[in-house]
Amino acid sequence: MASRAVIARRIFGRGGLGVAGARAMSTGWWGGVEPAAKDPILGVTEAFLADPSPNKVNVGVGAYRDDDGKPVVLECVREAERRISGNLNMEYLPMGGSIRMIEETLKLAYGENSELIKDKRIAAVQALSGTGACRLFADFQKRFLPDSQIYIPVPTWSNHHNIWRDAHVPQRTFHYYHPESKGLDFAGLMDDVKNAPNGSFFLLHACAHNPTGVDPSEEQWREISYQFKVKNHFAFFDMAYQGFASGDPERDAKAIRIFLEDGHLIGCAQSYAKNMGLYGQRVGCLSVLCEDEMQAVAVKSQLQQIARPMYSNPPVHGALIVSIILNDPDLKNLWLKEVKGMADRIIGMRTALRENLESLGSSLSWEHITNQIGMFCYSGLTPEQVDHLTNEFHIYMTRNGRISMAGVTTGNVGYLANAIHEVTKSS
Ligand code: PGU
Repeated sequence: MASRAVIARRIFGRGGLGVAGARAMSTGWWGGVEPAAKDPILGVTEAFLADPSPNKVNVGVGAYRDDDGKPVVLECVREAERRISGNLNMEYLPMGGSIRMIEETLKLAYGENSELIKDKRIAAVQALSGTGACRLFADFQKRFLPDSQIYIPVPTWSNHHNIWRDAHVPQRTFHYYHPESKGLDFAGLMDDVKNAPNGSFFLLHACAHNPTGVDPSEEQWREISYQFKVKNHFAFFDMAYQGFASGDPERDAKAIRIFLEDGHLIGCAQSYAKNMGLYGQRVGCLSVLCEDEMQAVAVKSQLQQIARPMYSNPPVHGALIVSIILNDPDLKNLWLKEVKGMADRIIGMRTALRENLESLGSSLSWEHITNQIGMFCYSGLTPEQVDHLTNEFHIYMTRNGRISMAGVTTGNVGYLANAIHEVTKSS
């Protein structure tokens, strides 16, 4: 048998590996690599898939299912695909993505007749869904304001922390959720906004806050916006669930519109994962509202330059689906109807889950299930209770007690309620 040194010489020539190479070889190249921690959300899906139980229920990931528990391709998407079929040009999109898709996407956030769009004050690029939009912004923030920080709500979507961490932007937190009332900690939030240094960056969920399902009221948004103005803070809106809060994308843009009315220069991440069911197509948009067109041109060019060495340009297929739907009034109407249908089914399941728990005689209050909005119910279950649900009942959810209501169906709601009752009745 040839020795490791001989093999190394064969592969790397007479000089062998050199000192660094020899060290790497002695431990294997990746000997120092430890397995990464499981993702708190996507890891739940992995565990669910590995469970052979016929009774298993997945209310972990925020992905919509129909009442049979099946993933959904919207009718408007199927029609757009029919139109694409055979005609698809698979050439590269420009670095900034599909102009037609972006135009329509901006209208959803900034308003159909927005002066800001007409005045070309918005720097916008197609992004790899909502995650990619957040990451692009975080990298842009670091590059041009390297000393800035980001204030993130407690709690938030777990990946927000990873995104700003990997962009090397220091993170601070602000109060958001009140565990006793299971509602908004408005006083705590406003204090944190007031106490942050002037000109701080804040990450805000535009609607249907993940994981809590708790949004500020319109009046509270107005107060937040006012205080941001006083403090000259920057609001970055993550809008991953437009349409899922109220069933109407226009109404769900209210927080953003209030900030625009007040003259803020905002940033916004938009995603079509949930509201068009385009999860795996990775289609979204990052926009940064600028002072004028010249500034917007400069900002857009820099966003493109950040994208270029990472993925060069974004994928074409999902962008084409979105452009076809939003540029055709009939298909757009069909989409709006389908978004409402998804939101309504979730609302129905909130009522069903609460009623089931109450009819089992649970002495706990489950009012928050129907008070909260959007895809998730922040149930108040402890990590231990969640483990109990998973181990005994094969029910999978994130350990923070978040239930994806999108995975609850007429068929499993009784089973879910019964299991929740079993693990909470002694508490
Ligand atoms: N922002 C928020 C607030 C989200 O909840 C999600 C998705 C995203 C952005 C990113 O979505 P994109 O698919 O990149 O558009 N959260 C889901 C999906 C699973 C995950 O963690 O990515 C969730 O279950 O929380």
